[in-house]
Amino acid sequence: MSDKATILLVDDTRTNIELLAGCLQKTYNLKVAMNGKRCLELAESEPVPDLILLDVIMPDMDGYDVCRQLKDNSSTKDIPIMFVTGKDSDEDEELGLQLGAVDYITKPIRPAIVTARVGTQVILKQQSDTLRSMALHDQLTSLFNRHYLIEAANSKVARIKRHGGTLSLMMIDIDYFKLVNDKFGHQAGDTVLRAVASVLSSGSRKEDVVARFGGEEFVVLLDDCSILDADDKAEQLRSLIEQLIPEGISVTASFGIAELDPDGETFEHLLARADQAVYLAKEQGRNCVVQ
Ligand code: GH3
Ligand code: MG
Ligand code: MG
Ligand code: MG
Repeated sequence: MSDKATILLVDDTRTNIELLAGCLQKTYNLKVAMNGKRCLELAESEPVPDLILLDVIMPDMDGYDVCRQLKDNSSTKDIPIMFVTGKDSDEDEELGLQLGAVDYITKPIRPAIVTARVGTQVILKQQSDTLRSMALHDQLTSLFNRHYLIEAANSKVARIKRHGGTLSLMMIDIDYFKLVNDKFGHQAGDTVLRAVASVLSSGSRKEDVVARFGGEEFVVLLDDCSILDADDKAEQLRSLIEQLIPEGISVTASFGIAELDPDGETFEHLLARADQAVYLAKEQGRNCVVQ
């Protein structure tokens, strides 16, 4: 995969596209749309653009409407938009910026200025992606952190209450982890945490959320998964962790699982039930799954 930023060029006139591409194609990965509908499609498809250069006057849907739709869609609202347009009145520019565009450039374009302004916006986007990723991930394991888990869980619970569906939750607590630190040192403890995290994420589906919940506690949110399926999954993961033996250290974990009751149960309550199940798993001798 290239690490070049991706820019989506949107203009209904081929010569305009060619002019912009001439400025940008060496530095960036370019996608091209010649109407608003195509722009909306490409904004959501991989590679997702880091910046959209958007013409205003186009048949069917003008650039302002395209901008409104991009800002209304949660999966495209954070893509920066720069208008590149022949509409050069103060009112037009004001409207474009009010709709949430980060910049407004008028035609005829000056290639060096466009290139410089695009460069600035791409750097800002990359910095904001980095900050967002840091805010949502755990540094030690690279799993999602508790903050992201709660955000994601609340939106999944809200969706299930509206549209139906199932959601199960797995809470995992490493057994006698304090002893691992005491016996092998904190760094070895960290290695064990990373190894367990990697088993949990490679054993989960793309749509599941795998998070480090606290010190040696993890949570997996299982979308579209009944308690029976969660039980199978937990048993598989429990067995994989038991077989792991990172750096020669035997490690096991206790699992608590629970399925959301969509009639009024909150995420906090679901979490509390899984936590209680972990407590029972510890009482029952650890290295087991309890619901
Ligand atoms: P139990 O089987 O009852 O869960 O016992 P335990 O020893 O795992 O439970 P306890 O909660 O008492 O200990 C958790 C330990 O996890 C204590 C703490 O020092 C350690 N820990 C928490 N965060 C980290 C971390 O980031 N790195 C390392 N190495 N250890 C951590
Ligand atoms: Mg046009
Ligand atoms: Mg614990
Ligand atoms: Mg523990």
